Amino acid sequence: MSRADNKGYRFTFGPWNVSTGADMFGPAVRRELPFSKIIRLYKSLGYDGVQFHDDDVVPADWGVSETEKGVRKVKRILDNEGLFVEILAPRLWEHPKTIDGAYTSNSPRDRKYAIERSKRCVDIARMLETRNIVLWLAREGTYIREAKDPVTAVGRIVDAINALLEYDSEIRILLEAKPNEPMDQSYLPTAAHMIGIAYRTVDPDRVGVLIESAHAILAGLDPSDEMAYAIWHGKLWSVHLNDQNGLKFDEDKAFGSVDLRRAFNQVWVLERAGYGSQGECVGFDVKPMRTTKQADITKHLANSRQFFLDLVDVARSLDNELIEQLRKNRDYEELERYVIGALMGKH
Ligand code: GLO
Ligand code: MG
Repeated sequence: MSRADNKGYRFTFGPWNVSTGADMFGPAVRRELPFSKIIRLYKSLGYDGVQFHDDDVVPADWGVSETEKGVRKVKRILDNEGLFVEILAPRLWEHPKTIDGAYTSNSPRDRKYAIERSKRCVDIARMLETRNIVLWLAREGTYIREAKDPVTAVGRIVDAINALLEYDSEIRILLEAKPNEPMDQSYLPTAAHMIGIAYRTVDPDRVGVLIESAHAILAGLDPSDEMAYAIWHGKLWSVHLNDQNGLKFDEDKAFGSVDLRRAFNQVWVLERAGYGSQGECVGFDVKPMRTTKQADITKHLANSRQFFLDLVDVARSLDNELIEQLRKNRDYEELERYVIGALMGKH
């Protein structure tokens, strides 16, 4: 599939999006596909690039030379497939040393582990020729508010970001906010919180955000407004499009599958901003349903991309002069009819 099929966008997902269906209450219901098989699915699904955690590439406990060898092997596989790496994220939420958080842990030894592991993630990213490091701060929060000092915690997150910026002068940090889960509450629950601290780092131009639709919804916000806010700051460097049915666990549903109008508004804001013109990718972070059969393990990815492209068509079909006129006349009833009509394929 060519760039034209993708309407000028570049699409990415991470291997964890091809999942076995295991959840909090039940085991896997599908076979795990090996990395070598998952990688071969990308192009045929119309995807251009890969999102990785550090340990999706090589195990986290490998030494330097083993790591280099392992990364080179993965790079060769990617090159053969014609795939690039969009982002690399240190998985700072599974290791025993990150039980109490990574950068905000109360244990100095564990905080050190988190920084060292993140630096190693930077090294892997550079070998894979990406400058984009994503920090989803999974456990930087608490189960009870008294557990940590919240002021100190914010400072520690800034210190960690600074340590990475200073470690490598080329990399960029993309902060991915999520208000809860796995923690009860996180310290930086929204993209706006992230952007606030970005300006207090040693190199604000190299700190931006990745916005996930479901995470904004879980914070009670409209993802398109979160995206617009980041765009205004010049800091929307990636997205994790998906959908979410109300305030519950993080569902990672297929993009547009819950609220088509809300999905449309995300696409429309990206379109109007020329998102992608600086190399930004349209990433998805979506899970198949547990009921999905083995043979259909990538349908949610194909669907999410297709829904996005169909919404791009809707956005491009709109009569902007008419919209401006309706805004000027404060005729939002008519504007609503026009937009809903477009979503229903009526004009
Ligand atoms: C979980 C997050 C997670 C991140 C990924 C990359 O809720 O969305 O999937 O996006 O680990 O940082
Ligand atoms: Mg995500």
